[in-house]
Amino acid sequence: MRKIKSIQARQILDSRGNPTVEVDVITENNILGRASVPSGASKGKNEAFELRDNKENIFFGKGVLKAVQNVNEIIAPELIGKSVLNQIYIDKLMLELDGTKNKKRLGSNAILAISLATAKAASNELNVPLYKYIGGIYTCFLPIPLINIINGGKHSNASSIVFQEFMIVPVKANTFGEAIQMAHKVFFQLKNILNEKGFSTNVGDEGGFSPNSKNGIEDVLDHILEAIHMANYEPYDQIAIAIDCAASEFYENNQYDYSKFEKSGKKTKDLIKSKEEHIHYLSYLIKKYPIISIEDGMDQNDWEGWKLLTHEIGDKVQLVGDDLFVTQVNRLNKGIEKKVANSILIKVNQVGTLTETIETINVAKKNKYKNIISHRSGDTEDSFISDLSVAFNIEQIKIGSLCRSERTSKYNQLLRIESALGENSFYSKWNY
Ligand code: 2PG
Ligand code: MG
Repeated sequence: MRKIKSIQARQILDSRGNPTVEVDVITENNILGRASVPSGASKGKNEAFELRDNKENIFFGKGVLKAVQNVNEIIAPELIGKSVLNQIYIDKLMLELDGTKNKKRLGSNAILAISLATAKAASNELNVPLYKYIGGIYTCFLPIPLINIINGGKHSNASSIVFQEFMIVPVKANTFGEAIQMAHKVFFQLKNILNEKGFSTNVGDEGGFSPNSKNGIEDVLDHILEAIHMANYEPYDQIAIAIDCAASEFYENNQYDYSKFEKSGKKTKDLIKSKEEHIHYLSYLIKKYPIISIEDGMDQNDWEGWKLLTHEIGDKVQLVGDDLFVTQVNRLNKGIEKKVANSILIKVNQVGTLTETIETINVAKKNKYKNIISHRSGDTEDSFISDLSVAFNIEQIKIGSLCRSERTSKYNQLLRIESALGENSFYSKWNY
């Protein structure tokens, strides 16, 4: 047996400069597994509970010392002496110790950090790469990256763009490395275009540009299209576009308020859309632009809206449930039953353990919903999710733009894995 000798948690900083939890799991052979947890800005209402200290005068309430204490004083004593190889048992034990539905007692940040650090320690014990340890012999494919290039909504302080993320998708690269290189070309063409038009090219939380512009969704899409052309790629056939509306952030009173992030504070009535108008606009956008994926097109509890949207365009584009499903089997099952969306975003901290994350991935696979592994807007240099994506041959991954180290750490890990797995290890074509 490879026993856990000690577990040590501490408070570190995430990419927004806010505290988060890091955990070291150390085995009797002095092998280390270290993991840290991310944190969202546009959180789903049903996500597992992130425990914060809420002491206003310390880190503006965002400290995580209580979660750290829960690891060191409550969870660690129960896990010391247990086999580090028994991931499912360890995760289950933590769920029992917590005893609540959404990990409210101990905190999902405390539990997840241990869960991920345990898997890393186990892979180090066995001296196999993390993706192989998690996925075994079925592991062989790298995901297609959805690369963020414009940040809006809650991820940008400068722009008034209501949709949160605009991404490019290299749909026909031969290797992961080539996909990155193609996206790099478009990213820097876009930078030139924004510069020339007098917009700021500062970046937002996920490393995409955050132009100081009004809410011009179509202006943004036009700039992106221009950048694709300037880079000499065919829109749609070589580089397509994905968006995350993060619609829960601008849904109020059964309506979608496109002026929600207007920095001037001006509210214009005609920017408030009914469900039907909003859906109509999304279907207009996919006709006008090479958009192949729409995430959180509707609010997290607008099941009726989701049904309408799926009916309208679900056979034409990928419709991804993020806040809608929060990586949880019960929410996903409800979606499958109601026939809403056709894909799911997978975020480890929305559910809080590795075991539960894998369960959700498997339910999606079984029901032919596509999985997209995702970072959070507040993230760390931990690249666990890159390995996770390869472990289960996940088709797609969303890990931000090609700058900011907490994003590049994940791309770089995938590049390392690609060089280890060698030829034919990339999903070279988008499955339309
Ligand atoms: C999202 C995520 C990640 P956040 O909405 O998909 O891009 O954002 O982490 O702020 O919830
Ligand atoms: Mg999202």
